[in-house]
Amino acid sequence: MPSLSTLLSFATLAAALPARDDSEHMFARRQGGMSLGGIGSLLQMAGSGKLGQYMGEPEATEAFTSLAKFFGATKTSPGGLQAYSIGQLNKGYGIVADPAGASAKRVVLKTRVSTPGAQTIKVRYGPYKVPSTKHVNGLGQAGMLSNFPHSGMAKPCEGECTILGMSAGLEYADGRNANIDSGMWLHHMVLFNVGPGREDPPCAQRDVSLPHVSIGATSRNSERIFASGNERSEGIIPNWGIKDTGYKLQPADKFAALVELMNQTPQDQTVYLTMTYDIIAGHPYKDDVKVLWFDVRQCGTSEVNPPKNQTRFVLDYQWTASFDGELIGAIGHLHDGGERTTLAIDNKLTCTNVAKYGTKPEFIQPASLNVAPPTAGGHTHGGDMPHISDMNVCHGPSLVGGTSMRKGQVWTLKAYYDLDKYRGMAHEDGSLEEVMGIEILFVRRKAA
Ligand SMILES: [Cu+2]
Repeated sequence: MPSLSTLLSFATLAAALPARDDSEHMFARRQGGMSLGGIGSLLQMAGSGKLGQYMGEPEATEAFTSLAKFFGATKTSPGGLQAYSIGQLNKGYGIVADPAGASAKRVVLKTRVSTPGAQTIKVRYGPYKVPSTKHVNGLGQAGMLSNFPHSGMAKPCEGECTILGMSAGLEYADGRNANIDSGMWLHHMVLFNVGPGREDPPCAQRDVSLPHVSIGATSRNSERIFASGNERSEGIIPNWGIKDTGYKLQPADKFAALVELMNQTPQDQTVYLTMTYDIIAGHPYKDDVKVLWFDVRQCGTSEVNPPKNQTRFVLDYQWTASFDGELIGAIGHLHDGGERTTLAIDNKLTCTNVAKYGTKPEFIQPASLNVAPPTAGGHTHGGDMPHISDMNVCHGPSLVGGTSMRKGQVWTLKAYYDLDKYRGMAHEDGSLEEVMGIEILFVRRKAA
């Protein structure tokens, strides 16, 4: 029964974080002083063991945001959610010591770009211990390291450099690739840059933005600069034909990430997240790059429960541009069942990212790994199952409707799902898993 332990972990959080010595009084005071905004429904869902599915409900973002506020988050302070995530939700899992004989933490690879002087460096993060399918966490998820907040991550350079490209991966200690064929998923990772002048435009006006407070920062002192699902799309600016801009890193910047890893085997697994960076020393270009995050559950859980009794549906998100720039690349992210993401500027279509399934053997889940976990929250499937393995990145000529971003324009993301065409993932009780609709935009900002 996860319900009691879940309630207990929330209670422990309540007792531990806001006021160690006087939590009851604090609870009463906060109840009087602000709306609980759905914390009651959170506890109710926890009690019924359905908290995981609740993450995808429309009101979940508000409820979790209220929880974050209850634990001290404000416009300028992250509060205690990160401590909860490490100390309770993912207790016993997450970052562990390097096993003996592990590969090097930082490796220079063959350069992926033709830019003179550029280097391609692979950095390993972790390792992270990921629970087996037998372990169910406080959200009701089996075999999941759940949005583990990793602060103080190594950067590709410590001084001034410019990032030209990024991509993510997952590896076992000996350097072997970890993917669906062996039961390990880079479910997702979100990379944040925290530092002076950093800000995440679509979330900057919110009181509290969940992803940002989850890593111990706010949307006003950090920005999401990259993300990857298991499809592991690459964002490499020079390979888009753009040779005179990049993301300028400053010495005061700090990296952090949300790391969600899924294990479909009955044993705990220890794996490394990898980031491969293409960098060039210093700041040789005038124009900077801003990374913009579009999300159908923006500043919230990012998760959406598929509408009931509907096999085809569209999720969307709109943002009114708050600055001028030029779109140079767009990476889409969907979950299984997803067909494509599109991006439109003032209703004019400019980018289509199409999902492809199982184009490589490592993205096909063998039926032998479809062992139903003993408790709810796992993933059950019949037969070999192909998962999303590719999504084309829009850049250059594939940005068909233009690239010019002007303050006041309405930019629209749509995520198209077709569950008749592609099988979605399901919880053990047969209900469909949460899905996502995300697009990360690389935008050039002209130097003044
Ligand atoms: Cu996702």
